[in-house]
This record gives sequence, structure tokens and C-alpha cells, in this order.
Amino acid sequence: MADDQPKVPPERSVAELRRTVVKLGRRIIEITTKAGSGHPSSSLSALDVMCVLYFGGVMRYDAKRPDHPGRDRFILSKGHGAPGLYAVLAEAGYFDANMLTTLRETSSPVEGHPNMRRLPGVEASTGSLGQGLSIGLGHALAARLEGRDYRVYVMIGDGESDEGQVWEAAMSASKYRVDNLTAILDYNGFQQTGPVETVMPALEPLQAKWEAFGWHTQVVNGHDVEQVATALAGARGARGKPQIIIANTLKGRGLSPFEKDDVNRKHGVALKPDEAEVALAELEAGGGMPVGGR
Ligand SMILES: Cc1ncc(C[n+]2csc(CCOP(=O)(O)OP(=O)(O)O)c2C)c(N)n1
Ligand SMILES: [Mg+2]
Repeated sequence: MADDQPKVPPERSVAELRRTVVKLGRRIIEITTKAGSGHPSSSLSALDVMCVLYFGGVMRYDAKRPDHPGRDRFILSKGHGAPGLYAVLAEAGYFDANMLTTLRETSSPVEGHPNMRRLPGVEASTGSLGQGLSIGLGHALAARLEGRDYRVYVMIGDGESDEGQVWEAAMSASKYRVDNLTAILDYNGFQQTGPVETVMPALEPLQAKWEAFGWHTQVVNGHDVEQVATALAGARGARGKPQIIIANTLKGRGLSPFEKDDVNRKHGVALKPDEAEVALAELEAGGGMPVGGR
């Protein structure tokens, strides 16, 4: 059954990936501003990683057959980053990009948080934080039981890591030596009410914690698509243990309308039309600021 799998869609070059990030970043800002709500800053920090997964020659999937049993899975555990996931899924061909502009409209399947029953390509209904890694672990173990070799990718948040269930999943994955499970932690430094280091200072030392839980760990600049691609390849090569990539990112991707709010980088706040204009111009001009060290 191992070869009963969709192929990896054509791999985009580094330059094409960077252009894709800008194109989809634009969509995230436009649709949340039109809706007047949503989580653009949380979507933008996670965007480069999702683009590498779907368009950088990593995941095996067939958008025309979203329920293919041999497909690789991606679960956005920080489900409020839904606008980013939707932009990626539409670009991948799961549904028409015109649907994106119905974000958060009554009865639209493009809901505020991903609903697996309503949109193709959504692997798990998330939004209640803390659950995605456990769901991903379930898929990863199911692959073993079924003799399939698909891989499971789960994106978790740094604030989300306050949830105990994340660490339950971390321990269990390690116990079962699950090596077809890769977590990516979107380390953007902010959660709903403030900086992560203020809300939950004991999150650090983060890499050492995951090491101690028995995971293969890597740290990358989450806005450098080459670094992300290399780390994903490294994760694929790890044997006998689950892997995590800690992606240092910027909430709002360094675009100044988000940076001006240094309490929470406009968590759950759409940009006003005039702010969106500024953000879009900066995005087109170079895509925000480089990620500083933490
Ligand atoms: C169980 C649960 N508690 C609280 C919330 C409310 N909430 C939504 S987003 C968020 C902050 C998440 O922060 P982080 O994981 O860092 O995500 P970011 O937006 O920074 O990407 C919180 C507390 C929730 N969705 N689920
Ligand atoms: Mg965060």
C-alpha cells in the first residue's frame, strides 16, 4: 500500500516561493480587512512555512482528491490562523480563490476557524487551542496501523504551547517512537494578551524542553523559505523519533501596522483599509522586516 500515494505537486523555486508568499500575504490582508475581523497577524507569521509545505516540493497531495488515503496531512492547530490556511488551500487548487472573499460571511464555508466538514483540504476542525498535535499523532499512528507511509505535519503556536494537551501529545509521540510526525512551532513571540515571555515565561528553554521530551529539534528563521525547506528535509530524515521545527517568526511578518501595536501585534484584529494599504505596499516592496534573534 505504501506506493498508493499522491505525487508531490511541481516544486516551486525559491524565487517563486517568495512570490507566492507575497501573493497569499496580500490575500490574507485583503480578505480580513474586507471581513472587518479575523487574525491576519497570526496568519502572516505562519505563511512562509505553509507555502514551503504545499508548494516547495514537500507534501504529497492531490487537490482533486482531498480524501486520498495516502496523502500527507497538514493540521493547523492554531486554527485562528485560518485565513492563511485558506489562502494556501485555494492556491493549491482545493477550491476557487474567489471563495476567499466570503471569509466569515454567514453560511460561508470559509469560516472564522477551519471546519473540516465544509472545506476540502481542511484536515481537522481547529480553533480550540491545544488539540492539533494529538489529532496529528492519531493520524501518524493510523498510518502505522494501515501500513501506509504518509507524513503528518502540525503547526502549533507559542502561546498555544501553554496548553497541557500539547505536552501530553509530545510525550505520547515520543513513547511510540512516531517518526512520521513533524510539528512546526510558530514562535512569533506573542499570544492573545501580550508577549509570550510575559504571559508564560517558563516556556523557555523551549528547544531543550522538546529535546527532553525525546523529539528531534531544529530552529530556523521561519521567513526564510530555504532554511525552512532544509529543516523539513532534515525532519524527514530523522528515524525513531518525532520532529519539531521551531520557526522564529514575526507576528504580522514585520509589516509596520502590526508592529505599532507592541502589546499583542493586533491579535485578532483586521487592519483598517488605510492600514491595509500601508501593509500591502510594504509586503510588495520586500515582505516585512527580517527576523531578529530572540
Ligand atoms: C482552548 C482555547 N483557549 C483560548 C483561546 C483563545 N485564543 C485564541 S488565539 C489565542 C492566542 C494564541 O496564541 P499563539 O498560539 O501564540 O498564536 P498566534 O496568534 O501568536 O499565532 C487564544 C488564547 C482558544 N482559541 N482556545
Ligand atoms: Mg504566538
